Amino acid sequence: STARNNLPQPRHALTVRSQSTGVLPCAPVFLHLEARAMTSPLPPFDWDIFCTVVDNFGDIGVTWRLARQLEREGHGQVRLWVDDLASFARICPGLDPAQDGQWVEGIYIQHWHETLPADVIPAKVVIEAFACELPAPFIERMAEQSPPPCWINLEYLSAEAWVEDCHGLASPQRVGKLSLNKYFFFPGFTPRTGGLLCEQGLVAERDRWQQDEAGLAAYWASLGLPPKAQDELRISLFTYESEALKSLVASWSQGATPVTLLLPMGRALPDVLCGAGLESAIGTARAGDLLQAGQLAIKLLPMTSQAGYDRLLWSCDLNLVRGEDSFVRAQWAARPFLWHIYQQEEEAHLVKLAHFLDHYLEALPADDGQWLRELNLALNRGEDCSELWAQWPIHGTLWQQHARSWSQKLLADGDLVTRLVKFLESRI
Ligand code: TRH
Repeated sequence: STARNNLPQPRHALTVRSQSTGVLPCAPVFLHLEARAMTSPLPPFDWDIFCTVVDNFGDIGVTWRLARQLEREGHGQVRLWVDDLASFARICPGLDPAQDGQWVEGIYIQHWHETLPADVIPAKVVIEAFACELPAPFIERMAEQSPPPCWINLEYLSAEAWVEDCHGLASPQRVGKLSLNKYFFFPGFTPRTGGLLCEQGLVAERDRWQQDEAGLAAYWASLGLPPKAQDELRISLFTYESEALKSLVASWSQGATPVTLLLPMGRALPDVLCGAGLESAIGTARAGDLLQAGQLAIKLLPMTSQAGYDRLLWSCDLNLVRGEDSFVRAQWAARPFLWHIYQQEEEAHLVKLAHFLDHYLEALPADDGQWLRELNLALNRGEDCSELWAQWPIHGTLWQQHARSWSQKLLADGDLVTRLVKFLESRI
């Protein structure tokens, strides 16, 4: 049987049949929502996902994406516990940070604070994201269930080789007189890891988007921009602060090629404006502004939903991304990208970057691979990137082709949800 058949199915979806034609395609959706709004006791959940927002948007970005994919792809009811709803609302415009519990896009979002809601019953699968510690009373209730839930620690993404050895390992946890297994689930780039989050149908949607000239023109118009000119580069930038940005941005403004930079408001803004010689605009810059510096136009954007951010990545010729989730989404965009990795103590992040580049550059000719490695390193070390950027015309076309084949190769062994569901099959 398939993994999907073995996992719990949504128990509250209502099925309505029309007398003449059989199943009504839309009715169940509406009734589903109404039923939720009217019934106050919560449904039994199939998945509990716990997330603490450490800083930035990566932890909530990954867990929100995982929750929606599980629900949409028919794996059951999901409850997402989040400690910081205000940060969450920045990437989820439908969320009301003042509510303790609410349904958004089919997911029950529970504000996670000191006191657990009374009578809470753990779901069949409990995921603690990135080793955020589950509340002790919740773990006790997990141990009271028969059978107890399957407990997963979803780890951070890394391309390091040790991940393959640790993926799927069980760690026995003592709860009173009982013992519960906690399993380590590691996302990754190889078949012996948990894979990467990628929704079914995403690649086809991206392809349609990228081939639709009129749609792209309408998209740019919605941002207040003309269609992309033949010789122009459109670049998105969502990184941390870096001295390297100043040199890159200066190269773009002084180069021969017109560049439009799409810049969601955030931490990189001051460095970008300094690089463009627009320091005086730092205090007043607002989303929607269009600033000009030589050959470079900078369009400032508000943060959008994750779907909106995907569309931006799909539309650009080059994306500068960061952290974990935007880094993965840039790979699904099948366009060249540079990765500004989340900084760690003792430069551990540079080791992780090198391991990723070993995989990513493996299939490229040595010259192109070396150039790309140096450019990624320069960005992450805060070094001057202008000489490296000057070689874009030599390597850009091959990089574009590589980005496409890389995204296909990554999905060959299945996405993270498919692998997670399969992993759980024998453990539920
Ligand atoms: O925000 P980040 O820097 O998150 C980081 C990393 O995940 C890091 O590994 C972790 O340790 C640290 O947080 C605590 O970068 P990341 O991972 O790319 O997450 C950004 C999220 O924001 C991602 O889900 C995409 C989303 N996003 C939007 O939804 N709309 C937007 O407009 C933009 C720019 C981003």
